[in-house]
Amino acid sequence: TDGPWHVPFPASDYHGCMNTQQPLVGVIMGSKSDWETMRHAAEMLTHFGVPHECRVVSAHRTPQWMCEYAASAEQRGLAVIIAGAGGAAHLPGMVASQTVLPVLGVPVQSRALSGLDSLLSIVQMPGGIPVGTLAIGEAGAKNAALLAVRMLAVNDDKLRQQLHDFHREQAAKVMQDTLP
Ligand code: RP5
Repeated sequence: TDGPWHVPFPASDYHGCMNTQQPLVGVIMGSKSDWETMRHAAEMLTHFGVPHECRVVSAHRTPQWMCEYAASAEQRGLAVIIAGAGGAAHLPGMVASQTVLPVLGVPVQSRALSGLDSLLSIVQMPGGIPVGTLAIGEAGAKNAALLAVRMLAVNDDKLRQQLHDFHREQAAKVMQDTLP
């Protein structure tokens, strides 16, 4: 099918994401201004070597593109979608309504209400259309990626081992911490 994802974007528009392999995770966000938060999800996926794509998909400014993206995601081979948005954060829920892939929602910290508006817009989905909602901001973006990795690791022993290594290394760092 034809769609905007076939457009060869300039390299800078990929935000440094892996694009040589078939993406398994779609990292989408309502605005370019969300990238400062959502790049933490992309960086975590890169750390685990998970092929992913990063795109701006706005529920309000590009609703038709959002529908195309969500409805074609499964057929294009994505396994998980991470959707970040701030303010009236309708993107994760609207995407989840048009795919059966797992959707992880990241509330971006908004300027006006510090992300509480984003969180409440994402978390209270009606029964039947799930969105796994993460914490506001950077921690939520990182954990969305880690949850996506855990989902993929269900059928991938190498990824599972990488998760064990990640936990071990993280614990070792904490154990080495010294207080001033
Ligand atoms: C939302 O509105 C976006 O997810 C973003 O967090 C927020 C503000 O967008 P900009 O006005 O910075 O483009 O749709």
